[in-house]
Amino acid sequence: MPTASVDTIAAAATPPGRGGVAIIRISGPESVAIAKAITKQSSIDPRKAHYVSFYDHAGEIIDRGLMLFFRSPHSFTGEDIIELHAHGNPFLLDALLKEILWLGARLAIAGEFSKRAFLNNKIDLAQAEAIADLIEASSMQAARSAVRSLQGEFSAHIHQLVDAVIHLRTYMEAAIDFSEEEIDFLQEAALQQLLKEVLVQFSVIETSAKQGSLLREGMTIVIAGKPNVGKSSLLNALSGKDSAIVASIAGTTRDVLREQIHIDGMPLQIIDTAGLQETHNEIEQEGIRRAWLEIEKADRVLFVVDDPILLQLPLQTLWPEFSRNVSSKPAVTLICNKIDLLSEQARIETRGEYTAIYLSAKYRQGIEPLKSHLKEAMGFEASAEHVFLARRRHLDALMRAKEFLLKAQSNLIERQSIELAAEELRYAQQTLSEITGEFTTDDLLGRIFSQFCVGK
Ligand SMILES: Nc1nc2c(ncn2[C@@H]2O[C@H](COP(=O)(O)OP(=O)(O)OP(=O)(O)O)[C@@H](O)[C@H]2O)c(=O)[nH]1
Ligand SMILES: [Mg+2]
Repeated sequence: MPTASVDTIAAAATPPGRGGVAIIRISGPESVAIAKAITKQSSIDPRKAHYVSFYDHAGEIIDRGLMLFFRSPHSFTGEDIIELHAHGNPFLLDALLKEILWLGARLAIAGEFSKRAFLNNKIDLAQAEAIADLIEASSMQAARSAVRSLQGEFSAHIHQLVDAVIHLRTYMEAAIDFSEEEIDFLQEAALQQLLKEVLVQFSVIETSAKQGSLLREGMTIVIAGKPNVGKSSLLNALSGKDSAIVASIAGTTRDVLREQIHIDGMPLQIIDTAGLQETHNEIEQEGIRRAWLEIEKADRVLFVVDDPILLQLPLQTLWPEFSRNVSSKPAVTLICNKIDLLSEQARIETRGEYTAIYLSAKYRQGIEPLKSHLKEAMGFEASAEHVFLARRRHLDALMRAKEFLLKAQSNLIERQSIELAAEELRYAQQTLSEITGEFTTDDLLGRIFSQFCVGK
């Protein structure tokens, strides 16, 4: 575990711009000395609001405001922290920060306060990530589950899993030490049972984490199809806004258009693209090139047609370019638009491995079923309780840890080897510890904290 550095850092904790109040945070051993110099105070009481003037080193007043002191270790970072609450003006703030740097602090880099909090054991890694996720949350549901993670609910579940794995390991290692020859039958049955129970515990947590990850990451949906089938109309219907230009001229959309919507708190990025066709128009060609790039990156593609006959065809015939051009193979939902012209009913049908949805983008029929379908396709349950905001990183670690457990199980059952099983359990434990950060590398920490905002 790397040790915390001992220099003093400072940064604005509030977003740039004008506002009632702006806060500068200073953390490190020099915080108090710097604060005394700026405010000309001889002593500063911890946990009290001091109404003071902030001076520059020429003795001129920069601003008047509040100063708070949190003495180490009772602070967010675990170090001495000073907060200066000034008026929210970027020039004032700049002058104040300059003064603080002149007095010996250095500008904090992204996520550095949180990183220090983690290194000083004030929070674990999953909690540090939850702070960033709470700030970034794009819906109330996401914010709520981030708070749960921040309070340590997610970490507590991970610790429970780690404890269960440790318990199992202890049991196995005792069996290795005491059994002279092979494992006796009763012991083996007990071990298998324990292992099974841990695996069940795993799935429960995995389900919650998956929901949380959906709340955080959502998914990207690309609307694609031939010109004029109503792709832009569908974007507008889904977003409830007149974002895209709709016209009866084929080839209306050239740029890639993005709208963010939420379904029960899950963020979805909906992308409208240029109609796919052979064309000599240079601008349209570029639009189509960009459309294919978006399709390649999508989680799901809504392939729109406006003639139900086409849906009788297998996708390979209906849209041969898709299998040819797209290597990432996103999921596809077939959309039959303009049902109002066909006097068809809005409905959902299954066509082989695909779902086909009949709707009218223009008259907003069948849009709700489409949303439900998207939610379902993602395995999202809005009602799921105890969802904690999880990241892909967490899911990935959970999945890898589970793999080790499954290997342990097969070592135990098929190969009758407790030694090998115990070894796999050790890996499982290590992998789980990556989530809360007991087992990490500098590289991983760097990657995580650099994505935070400065001042957090
Ligand atoms: N009757 C009817 N017309 C629709 C419906 N959806 C779209 N249209 C019409 O179809 C035409 C094309 O709609 P757009 O949404 O611009 O189609 P697009 O697929 O984005 O077209 P490009 O951008 O050119 O590829 C417009 O005249 C729309 O009003 C629908 O559900 N019913
Ligand atoms: Mg369009």
